[in-house]
Amino acid sequence: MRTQVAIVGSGPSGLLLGQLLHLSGIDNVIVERVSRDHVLSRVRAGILEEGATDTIRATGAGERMDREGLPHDGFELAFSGRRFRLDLHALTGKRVMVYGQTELTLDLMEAREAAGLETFYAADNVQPHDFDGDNPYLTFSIDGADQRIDGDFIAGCDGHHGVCRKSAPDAAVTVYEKVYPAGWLGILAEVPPVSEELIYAGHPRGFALCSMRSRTRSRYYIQCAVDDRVDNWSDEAFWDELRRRLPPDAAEAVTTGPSFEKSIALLRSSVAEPMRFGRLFLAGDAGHIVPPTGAKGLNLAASDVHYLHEALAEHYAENSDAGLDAYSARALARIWKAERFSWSMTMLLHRFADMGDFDLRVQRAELDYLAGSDHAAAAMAENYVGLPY
Ligand code: RFL
Ligand code: PHB
Repeated sequence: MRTQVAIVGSGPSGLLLGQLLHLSGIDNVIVERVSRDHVLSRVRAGILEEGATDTIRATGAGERMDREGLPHDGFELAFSGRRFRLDLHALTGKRVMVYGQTELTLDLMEAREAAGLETFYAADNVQPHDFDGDNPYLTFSIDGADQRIDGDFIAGCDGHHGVCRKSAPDAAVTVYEKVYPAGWLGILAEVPPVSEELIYAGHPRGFALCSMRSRTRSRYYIQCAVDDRVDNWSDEAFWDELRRRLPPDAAEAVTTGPSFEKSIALLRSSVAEPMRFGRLFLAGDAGHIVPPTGAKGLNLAASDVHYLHEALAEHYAENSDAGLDAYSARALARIWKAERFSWSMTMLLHRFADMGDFDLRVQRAELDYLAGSDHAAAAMAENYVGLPY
């Protein structure tokens, strides 16, 4: 089989890219390691920047997001028994959108299916080849039958554990990494959110986050140990611990109920440079990951895809490789700012075992500074709503 762009991975990066390329008249095929149902069962991001919602609308798959998504004008920071609202809209003129990654993924899959574009799910042993030359190709197998797709380019949209980044020669890649000594235990429950807006809470027992997926579905997280296990946490224990970490008025307002999803995510920052190896381009988590504190992972996937689509469209329409040549540097300039922000919000709100009294005083001073300075609040808001593309 032959296509123009062979895309590895059908997460948000691969699906967004496939749709944008299709609308620019560029043929593409997606090859995904797991089944369609498995992709849709992963509960992940919930907050979209305006740049991401614009990119999603540009794919033509934004209709349900605009109907069901919840625009948020601000969020709260809670610490030392206080609650402080960051008015994103007043400080930046922008807002964010609460819309689950699972819903977005479904919308993009349905748009792809409606357009009749080819996706191979449950592909084994996916392997990119010859991307250093002019004729790259992918090999994989479906139900034991060998397959091959030849393309002009390969887009590595296969997440942090994917095969594309690992296929580049070791000497060609530099990985910058920071591992934080904690995880997030998250639950989904069919209960109304404790508050209209998100609450990020710093507490001596550890971080907690009150988020949501809709007006009737809540997503809550508590910081846990790296070696903690979901089985250690009954729903009751989770709710008790969440309430302990929230200011008393918020704790009292929490509606509890049975969880229908519970998982642990580890906190890690990682950036691979560069994001291009000949005719292989990385986008999204395949190139970089952030701890979830700043809600940037999915949003970075959207900005990478925006740049990569523009570059590929320029290649085909104008016979110019300027965009492709600039892609890695352009994407990384935005990625590093989001890495910095995600790191700083993580350090501001978590308690890590290696933090001494000095670190904790600095943390408290920074929270006081944010609550008391419009300039500090504006800088946080500008980063949270997303820096320009
Ligand atoms: P994905 O979503 O990991 O998709 C990659 C796809 O590639 C497939 N794959 C392969 N396919 C073929 N061959 C192989 N060898 C393959 N190896 C892997 C995988 O099966 C998968 O389908 O990466 P993508 O598309 O770059 O999207 C990135 C986002 O998913 C990620 O950044 C966000 O979920 C991060 N994230 C958040 N981001 C936000 O912007 N806002 C948030 O509020 C937010 N909250 C979160 C998050 C991530 C979390 N976890 C679990 C890490 C909250 C959590 C808890
Ligand atoms: C979520 O709703 O899953 C979520 C929201 C904000 C974050 C991280 C995750 O910073």
